Amino acid sequence: MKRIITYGTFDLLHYGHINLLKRAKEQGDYLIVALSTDEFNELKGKKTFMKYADRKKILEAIRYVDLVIPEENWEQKVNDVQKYHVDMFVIGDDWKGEFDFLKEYCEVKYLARTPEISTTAIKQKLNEQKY
Ligand code: C2G
Repeated sequence: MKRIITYGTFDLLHYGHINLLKRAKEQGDYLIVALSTDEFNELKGKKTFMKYADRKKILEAIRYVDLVIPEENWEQKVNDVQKYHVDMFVIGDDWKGEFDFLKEYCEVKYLARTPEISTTAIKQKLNEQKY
């Protein structure tokens, strides 16, 4: 049972997120998503449209996701990898190199981001077109 973990905010879920989650799951058999809490998003300087509980509910409905845990800080990754017996850490390549320190504990894979789509782009388009 190859266990994968990934981290993120996953606000206003879109096909870029789904591509990432699908490809992360394809790397193994069990996918854990560490979902940024509202407090951690403040630390990340990210404003979210949806609160943690709602973002969690959406992620748990995705066939590729087996477990959702809270991401509360930058420091928890090594502990998570050990606690959940993770074999591989996966994240989009906008983070390329940032998490290489995890290579001591598990495989590290950066997957190509899906171009164009982003939560920010969605918000901007909505504002412009005043839906
Ligand atoms: N993503 C993607 N393609 C996009 C948009 C996002 O592949 N067009 C990926 C990101 O690379 C990331 C995941 O989807 O792997 C979640 O994206 P965000 O919610 O923006 O996550 P982020 O704020 O980058 O949080 O500790 C790590 C951070 O919590 C990552």
